[in-house]
Amino acid sequence: MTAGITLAARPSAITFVPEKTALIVIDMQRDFIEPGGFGAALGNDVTLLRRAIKPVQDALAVARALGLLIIHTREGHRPDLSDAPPAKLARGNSKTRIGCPGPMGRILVRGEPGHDIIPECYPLPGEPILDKPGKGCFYQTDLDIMLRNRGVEYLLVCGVTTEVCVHTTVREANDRGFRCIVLGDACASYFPEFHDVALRMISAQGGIFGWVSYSTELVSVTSSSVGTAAVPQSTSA
Ligand code: TIU
Repeated sequence: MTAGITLAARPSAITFVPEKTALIVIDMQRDFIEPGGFGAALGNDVTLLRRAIKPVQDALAVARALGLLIIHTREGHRPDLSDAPPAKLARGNSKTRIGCPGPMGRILVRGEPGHDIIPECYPLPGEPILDKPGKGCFYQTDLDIMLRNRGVEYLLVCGVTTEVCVHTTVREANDRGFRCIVLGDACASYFPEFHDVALRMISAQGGIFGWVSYSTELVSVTSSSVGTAAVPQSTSA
C-alpha cells in the first residue's frame, strides 16, 4: 500500500489513502456549463461555472496519475421522463422545463448533446459515468455498491454546482460513512455567495460534513510522488 497523502484542509489537515480513495466529478455537463443550456435558460451566468474547469482538469490529472477510481456523474432523465418526479417536471416554463427542447437538445434528457459532459473534462475510456436522476449522486444509483466493492473510504469531490449537487452528495456520503474532501476551487456555483457559504458549511463545527481543500493543494503535495510531467502546475480558481 502506498503512503497516505496529507492535504492542508479546513477544519484540519486530512490524510487519504489512494487505494481507498475515489474522485467524484459531479455534473460537469454542457447543460450547466455552456451557453444555451439548462443553467443559462434559468437565467444564470454560466461563466461563473467555467471557473471550475481548469481545477477539475488538474484534479483529474492527479487522480489518473495516482490510479484513483474516478467516477463522473451526470444529472438527467430518461427520454420518456418516467424517472422524473412530477414536482421536478412542473418547475419552470416551456424554455426551462426538464424535457423541453433547448439549443442543445431536450433539457437534462439522457442522450441529448446538452446532457453530456463538457469536452474539457471528458472521461477517459474505462472511467465510469454515473447517470443520476436527482441532485445527490447516491439517490437511485449504484454508486454506493461501486464504492464499497472497491473498498473506498475517502471521496475527493468536485464539480457543479457547489450548493446543489455537490452539497447533496457530500451530505449523503457523510451519512454513509465516507470521509469527504471537497476541492473548493474545483467546485462552482451560479451564486458566488452560495459557493462560499456552502464550503463553510462543510467544514464548520469541526468538519460536520467533511473537509475543504483545493486542487492547487492536491497538485502541490502530489507533484513529487506522481511526477511533475503528469500533473499540470496549477491554477487559479
Ligand atoms: N448539478 C446540479 O447542481 N444541478 C442543478 O440543477 N444545479 C443548479 O444549481 N441549478
